[in-house]
Amino acid sequence: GQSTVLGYPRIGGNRELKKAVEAYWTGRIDAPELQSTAAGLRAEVWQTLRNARLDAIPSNTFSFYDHVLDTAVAVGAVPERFARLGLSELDTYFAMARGVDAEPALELTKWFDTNYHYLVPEIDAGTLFAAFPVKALQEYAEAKALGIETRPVLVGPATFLLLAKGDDPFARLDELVLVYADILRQLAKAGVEWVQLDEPAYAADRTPEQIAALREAYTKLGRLDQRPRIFVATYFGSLGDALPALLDTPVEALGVDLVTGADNLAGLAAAGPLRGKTIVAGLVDGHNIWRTDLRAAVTAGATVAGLADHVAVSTSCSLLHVPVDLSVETRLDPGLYARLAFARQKVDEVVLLGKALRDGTAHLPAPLPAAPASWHNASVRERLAALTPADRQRGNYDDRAAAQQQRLDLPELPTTTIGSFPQTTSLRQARAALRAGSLDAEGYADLMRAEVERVIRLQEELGLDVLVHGEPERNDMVQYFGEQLDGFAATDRGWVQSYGSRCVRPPIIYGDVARQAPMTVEWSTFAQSLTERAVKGMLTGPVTILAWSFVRTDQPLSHTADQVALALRDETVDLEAAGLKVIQVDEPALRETLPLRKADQPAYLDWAVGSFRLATSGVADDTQIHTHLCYSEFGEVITAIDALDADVTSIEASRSKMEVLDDLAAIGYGRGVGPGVWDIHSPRVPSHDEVVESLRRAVAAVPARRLWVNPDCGLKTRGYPEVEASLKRLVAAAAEIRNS
Ligand code: THG
Ligand code: ZN
Repeated sequence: GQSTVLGYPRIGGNRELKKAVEAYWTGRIDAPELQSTAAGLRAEVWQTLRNARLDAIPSNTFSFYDHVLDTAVAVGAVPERFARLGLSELDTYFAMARGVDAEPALELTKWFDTNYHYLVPEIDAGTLFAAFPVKALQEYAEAKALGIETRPVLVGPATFLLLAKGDDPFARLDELVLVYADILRQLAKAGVEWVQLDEPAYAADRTPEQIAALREAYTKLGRLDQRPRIFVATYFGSLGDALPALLDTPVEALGVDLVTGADNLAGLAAAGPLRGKTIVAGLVDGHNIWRTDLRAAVTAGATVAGLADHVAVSTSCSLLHVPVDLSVETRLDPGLYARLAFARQKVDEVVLLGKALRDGTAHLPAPLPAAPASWHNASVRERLAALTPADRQRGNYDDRAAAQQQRLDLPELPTTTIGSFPQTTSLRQARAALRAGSLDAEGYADLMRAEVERVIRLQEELGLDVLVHGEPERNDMVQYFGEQLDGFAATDRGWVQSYGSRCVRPPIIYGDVARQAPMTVEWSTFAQSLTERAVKGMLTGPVTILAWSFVRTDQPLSHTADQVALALRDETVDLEAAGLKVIQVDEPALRETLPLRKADQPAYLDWAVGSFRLATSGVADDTQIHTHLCYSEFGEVITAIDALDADVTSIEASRSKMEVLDDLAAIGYGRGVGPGVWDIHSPRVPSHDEVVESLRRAVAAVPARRLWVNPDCGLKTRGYPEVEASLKRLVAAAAEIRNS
């Protein structure tokens, strides 16, 4: 079999792209310097793939910000509101990605069920599609000049329109297919042999009409007389009816995910002999960091080889979602290191599998031994086995609400914030100094305590009712817990792009999860000792901890989630015993990991809600549990949010003008709610009247005794000037409504 990968990380082994792009934005380097750094990074990737002896190498997987935005540019879908700014091509591109004073950026949204975010194309009546494949052509030529033949990658026309927003963008597929035909012609003229068109949207539920349109689109593209050979790549799950539809078109190669889309193998078998087709078997997980079971993968590959004329081995999806190179991680436990593969190592696996399909399995490395016994924790397993439904059930809400009100004695419309306060330069410097060894742990803790005290005093002066400690000691809301729990490992350089220049370093959950000692109690108790007002204990929920980590695959996710939940449950009980009367358990990712197919969603929501309830049901009725979700479009998760049974839920609402409250009312949600009245994603300080107006709408939809007043989200990314000004407005507006 031939070997290939669907894509490779673009950020560089040391986040060189992030640094160059941010330097360009702040004016520290100019466009030619940025372009030359980018060209160097691209060359490095192509040479790495060639030196690994990969048979077919992708190009156009590089991006200055996002590959969906790149495709929008390639098909002429630059909205007029950016085109008319009169900026250079590069700056128009960054204006779409980040916005400029006069124009907000394109909307940013999650790429399927990953932690990558893409920019949503805006398609309207003014959009005139036209072929503009400059970037793909240039990258192809650049690689060719290095002696490397590559396969340009673009988002396919159907997925592109399904991801776009506007007035029924998908209705314009015929028109867009003509533009792709033009692009394919231009690529063929430049000498391109193969092109890869990505259609991951068909791993989600699609209507028969959408599947028929897909078939028609690739039938038309397949019939063009001047074009490269076409490889349609799909990933993130099973294709269902889209699989026979694509096989029925004249495209030469079809990629299927055989890691997440287990049914795809049966789908291929059911389709009968696949004459003249290459099936690109996605056998190496592109979305997780474990080594592949090479023997099982060869067996699956051989099954595909028995069905199709040609089989190629690939990754299940682009390697964009895993860190670049494991070999730089010198501090990982050797037993764990031996079980991991990052992008660079996954390329070797793909090459090995391609060889094994040709020459047999004799030269495959020995299978890994069983996981070390130290990764198992018998007492955690016993605790899990002994759980009963009562462990996920608190007392009746009305009793809880009465007990909490008696203990907290809060006014109507209590004011609070979501948890984090601005991460100032001096905080970041202190963390860097601690890591570098120039500041000791005691010195660091002193600085953090001073910051907590400052944040508490500020909140008292502003007149907030329920205070937070501000989380100065936390780097990331998942990494912080991962560093303290058994069963988690951290990497030094395991960065993954989240959006644009922003990266995350997900921890690895490799073993049974257990808490050795309290994780947050000292900080929360210290904060509470400074004030008479209630301070919220702040935790990250089990679903979000899993969503933003790389998770073990040797047991169901639900078991791992419950192990994390037990650790958090112990933490909530300790916080309560230490005198914290309010505890917030955030689940911003609850919706992120929702399965793409409706049929799989109820089972997910069931364990996700169950683990949250396990984490939060250990406290007494008079301890108030809050949760926070970073979005307002609840859709399919709205009943799950109700089922979390939190006493108070804070949500994003300012951009949707409080409409979300009607959705909650419609399902009979009857507990506390804090619709955000300040959009913290923008530095703009809302006017007094705007906040009052938002609150009036909220009071009309929710009884005042259940309504909380807070910003949309944490304040970590904001600066102190707008935080102080906005919180002052928020407190004043709450007072005005209370007194009216
Ligand atoms: N933590 C984690 N995953 C996340 C978020 C998070 N996924 C979804 C959402 N939030 C993504 N948002 C961001 C926002 C900011 C950053 C990354 C993802 C960010 N990263 C720093 C950077 O790239 O400079 C690095 C941070 C660090 O030093 O650890 O600012 O909140 N896990
Ligand atoms: Zn949020």
